Amino acid sequence: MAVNGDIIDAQCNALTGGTSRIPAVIAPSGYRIVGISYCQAGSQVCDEYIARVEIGSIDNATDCSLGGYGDYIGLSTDIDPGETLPVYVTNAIAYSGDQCGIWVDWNSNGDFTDDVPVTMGGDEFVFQANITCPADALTGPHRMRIRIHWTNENTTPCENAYYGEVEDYTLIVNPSGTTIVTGTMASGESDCHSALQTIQVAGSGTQFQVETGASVLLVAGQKISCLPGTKVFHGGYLRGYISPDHPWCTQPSLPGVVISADEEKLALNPLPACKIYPNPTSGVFTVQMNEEMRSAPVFLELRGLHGELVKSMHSEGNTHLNFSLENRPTGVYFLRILSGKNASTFKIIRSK
Ligand SMILES: [Ca+2]
Ligand SMILES: [Ca+2]
Repeated sequence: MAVNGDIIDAQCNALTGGTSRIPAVIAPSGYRIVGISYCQAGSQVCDEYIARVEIGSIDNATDCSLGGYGDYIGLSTDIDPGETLPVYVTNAIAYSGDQCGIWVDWNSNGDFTDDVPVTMGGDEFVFQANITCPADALTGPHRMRIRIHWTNENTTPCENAYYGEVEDYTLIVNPSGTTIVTGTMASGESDCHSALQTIQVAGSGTQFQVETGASVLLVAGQKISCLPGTKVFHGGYLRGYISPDHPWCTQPSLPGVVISADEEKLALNPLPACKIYPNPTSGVFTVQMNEEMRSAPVFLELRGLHGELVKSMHSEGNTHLNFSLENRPTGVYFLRILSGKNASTFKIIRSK
């Protein structure tokens, strides 16, 4: 299942949104990033409107937006799980009975209906609320919607009010200090875990297994510890890197390095030489299988700099395999090849 932020490059035969629909083009070229779209909101008349929003590092003074909707999702402030931030919303032209609503999509599922409600205070001149980040909020950016409207108009985060204005912002949830990763990742599943300081994988009698065809990315500020109980099956993928400033799954900032804490435990040896050409490539490149790779099942995974999967292949008996980066940006990619008990990662450069 693709989730928000994933990159997909696949044909789409049908969509279900209430009723099933068949798209006109089922296999458009290129790739797309899975995103979320929020319900439309605005107003018909700017009388009372949002003149200023203050929360964390955001201090945004504005006029009334066209259509009563102001898109300020490029403005963001950080918040830690469990932290409370005060927010102040200044009403430009205050009428008795004006109201303000604030919603945050803490679970980033595209709606504001299943999230902790924000209790408003203050008065019609300056509305005030304390926004508390749930302890289990997803790490990364979240949509915050603010609405000022007149008495008894629509108090929902969606649709148009007659009087008022709506503005959207972004709250970025920092990861907690330590993240403990356990459980089993089955084939076809992928996940990302992040922590401000430390990620601990398995240990203390627990297990973390990455089965063949599963994929896990770890991003920590200081340290990643793969303890006894960590097991990566052949064809499974466990990758991690240290990112001191932005240790988040959604916003990695540093190039990745392939980790395996204990090569002996994983029982993987470097792959005997195989040819990959051309490299750098302007699009298509070829993997020429060595003798061993022609006689055993081989798993190949091509990933981008931040671990996003570009293409995975399974080969048995092939002498050559072609990969295409033609619709991809220029830059660095990583090709992981697993053959029997051997594994190696190759850096591929996509040039112009
Ligand atoms: Ca405004
Ligand atoms: Ca939600």
